[in-house]
Amino acid sequence: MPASALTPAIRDEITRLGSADIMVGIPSYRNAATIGHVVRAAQAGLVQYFPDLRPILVNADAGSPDGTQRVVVETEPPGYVEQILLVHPKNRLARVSLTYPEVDGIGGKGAALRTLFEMAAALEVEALVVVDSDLRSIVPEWIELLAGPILKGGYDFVAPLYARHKYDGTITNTLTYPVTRALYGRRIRQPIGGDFGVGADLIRDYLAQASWTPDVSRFGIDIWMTTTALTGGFAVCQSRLGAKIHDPKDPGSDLGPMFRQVLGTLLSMARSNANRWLEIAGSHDVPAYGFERYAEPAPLEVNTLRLLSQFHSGSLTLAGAWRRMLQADNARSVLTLAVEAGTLAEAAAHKLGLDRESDEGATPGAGLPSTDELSDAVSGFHFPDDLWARVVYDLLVFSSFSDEPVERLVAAFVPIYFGRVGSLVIENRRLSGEQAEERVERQAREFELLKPYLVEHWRAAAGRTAAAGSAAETTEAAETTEAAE
Ligand SMILES: Nc1nc2c(ncn2[C@@H]2O[C@H](COP(=O)(O)OP(=O)(O)O)[C@@H](O)[C@H]2O)c(=O)[nH]1
Ligand SMILES: [Mg+2]
Repeated sequence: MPASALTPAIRDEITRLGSADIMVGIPSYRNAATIGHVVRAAQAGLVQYFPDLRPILVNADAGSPDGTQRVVVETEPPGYVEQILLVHPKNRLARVSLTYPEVDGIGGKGAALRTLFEMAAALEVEALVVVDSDLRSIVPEWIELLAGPILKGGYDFVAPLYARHKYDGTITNTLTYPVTRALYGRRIRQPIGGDFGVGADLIRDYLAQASWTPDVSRFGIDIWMTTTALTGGFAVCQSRLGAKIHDPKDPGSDLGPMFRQVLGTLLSMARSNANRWLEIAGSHDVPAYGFERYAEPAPLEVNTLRLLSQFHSGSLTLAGAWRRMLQADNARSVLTLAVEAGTLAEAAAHKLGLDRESDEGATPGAGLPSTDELSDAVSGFHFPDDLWARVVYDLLVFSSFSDEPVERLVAAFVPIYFGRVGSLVIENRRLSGEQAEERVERQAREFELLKPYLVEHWRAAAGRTAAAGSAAETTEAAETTEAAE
């Protein structure tokens, strides 16, 4: 367990505040342009839906140079909310913005959340709601939707359910949703959504966990929280929030580090929880709270060519690592696909008159053809569902039993993820959001169907490791006997 993250200044703040019933936490890093709206929505949610509770709002910022904290402090005070909503809450809302300390020398979203957990525990709050600071689509009701199941329904953990654009949430769709579902048997559609609710018991459990790693201090935090809640037997539900609209990210340029931190955390948790998932087959629905909503998420552009060419260029330096990590036939299939990806991307760039060097980093639409036009030009590319499930499972097995550092393995896996995402963007280009969602479900079922493949390979590797261990012990014993003679 990492040392307590709180600075003396934060401890003083806690003493000043005393205690509270409900807390909204907002982690931030360079979100001056968007955090004001999130703060106002959260304040409004607290006073409108929980007028009898003692509320507090805490922003845990990374020391952003863009004035994020100033925006939080200067945004309309709670009195403004009371006026526009005509509510008269019993208790005044406390609002705090602080710079969170690093955890064991590492800063990041997870370190910010650790400070929020420590404050929530020290203030003895019953429910903590955390929301991202780049949200456009948050409304006051989100606070009720994320805290309600804890305060009224006895749940410990509330995951979000939202409509996202078909190209948004690629780490969720390709990795955390299907793997969490197949491993732990629960269909949590957004295991790393970023907006969630958590109760007092689970907060204490989080703070007592020994599995907090540097990745957890960064973007590994979300999958760590969800998996810890599931493996700890906590009561989990989902809440229908409508659309998630936030700062857009292009998977090929923005998501590499996040993917590595999420995957590294997922792998190390799978390794230490094998006794919990080996026996699980199939999956169950997780209860959903809140009225159904129909919402149209904002569109997102993705540079499909860059994804394919990064898959290909990765194969040039990482073929050896892929052959070590993956079963031989899967490694062969992936390497063949990478060559195809390179050839198609090259031909498409030529056909569209693009300069590979300078257009590589460009955004579709702005200077480049649109996502659909780019995808049309490489439409022959297809990375099959079952191959993707197998390579993820191969990595899970290899990383559990190999001495190679997980960071190196997940870094080598990034280009394969780019290939898979490129394929999904191409295949989904003519599909509606609903149809694309059906494809996500189909892929998740594939992970479930192939779970016996995972279990078989995992048990075989465990057997080999045990045999190697006892052989080593026998040799050591023989050497000791020899030495004694
Ligand atoms: N405190 C803190 N917050 C961070 C850091 N990096 C990201 N965040 C916050 O974490 C939330 C999610 O980050 P975002 O980049 O939107 O990720 P995504 O939407 O999950 O892809 C946002 O509120 C960010 O401001 C960090 O280093 N420190
Ligand atoms: Mg975001």
